[in-house]
Amino acid sequence: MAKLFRAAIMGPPGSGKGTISKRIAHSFGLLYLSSGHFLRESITAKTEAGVLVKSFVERSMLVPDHVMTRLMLPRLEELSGNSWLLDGFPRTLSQARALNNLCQLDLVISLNIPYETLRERLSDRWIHPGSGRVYNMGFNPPRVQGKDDITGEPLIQHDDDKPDALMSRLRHYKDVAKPVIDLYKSQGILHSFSGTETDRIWPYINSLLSTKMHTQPPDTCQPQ
Ligand code: G5P
Repeated sequence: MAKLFRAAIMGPPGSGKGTISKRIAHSFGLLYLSSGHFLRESITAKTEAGVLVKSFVERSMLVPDHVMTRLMLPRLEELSGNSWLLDGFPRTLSQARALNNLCQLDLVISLNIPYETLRERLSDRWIHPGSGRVYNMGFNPPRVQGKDDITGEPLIQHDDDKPDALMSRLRHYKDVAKPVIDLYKSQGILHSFSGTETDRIWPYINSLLSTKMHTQPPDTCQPQ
């Protein structure tokens, strides 16, 4: 049986986590779980969790750790026989420790993108709310302006991509990410990438994953 591979991608809002995650999932056959997409899905479906997290997500505030881990860890337990990539989780030290108790990650990618680049990207970002598909009017525009490529439904912009909300998301990201980055650095699994263009960063990530996915130690992810 093929060895399982578990990875996470970290980075500030707009750093390209979602874009790169989709490329990784497509190229390496990993299941892709985005915490932001999962939260937005729950909000749209008006589930109990969705009602609880709505006000945090709308204000670009981190959802409390105990809520996040209660949402994400059972999903990961269900996927204990799969290789996966996490986008946006863990985001805090408490979440990282909770995840560590469930399984040991093989690799963590951290994206360092300058603020001005983030601001430009997010002001141009449009989303298909039903699926979470992301477009950028310069980088990957939809085939028909304002419409989702697959369903033809209207695209929307997130409130939390507006400049004030974005500044507060970035400040908050730096504060909470540092101890998580330090933890994964100390475990020897952190790989950081800097740059202003996803297409230039991608070949390095692609090559790293090609190497790591063929040389990783036996599976260490166990349901509790
Ligand atoms: P999310 O959904 O995790 P963020 O804020 O971390 O949201 P976001 O904004 O989705 O992350 P991203 O995934 O890093 O950004 O980036 P992306 O969507 O791929 O790319 C951004 C834009 O740039 C897109 O339009 C893309 O096409 C474009 N782009 C990419 N590369 C390039 C390039 O090279 N050039 C150009 N020109 N454009 C490019 O979380 C949302 C909320 O959920 C909660 C929080 O409230 C959070 O605010 N949440 C959590 N709360 C607590 N704990 C957690 N673990 C949580 N996870 C989510």
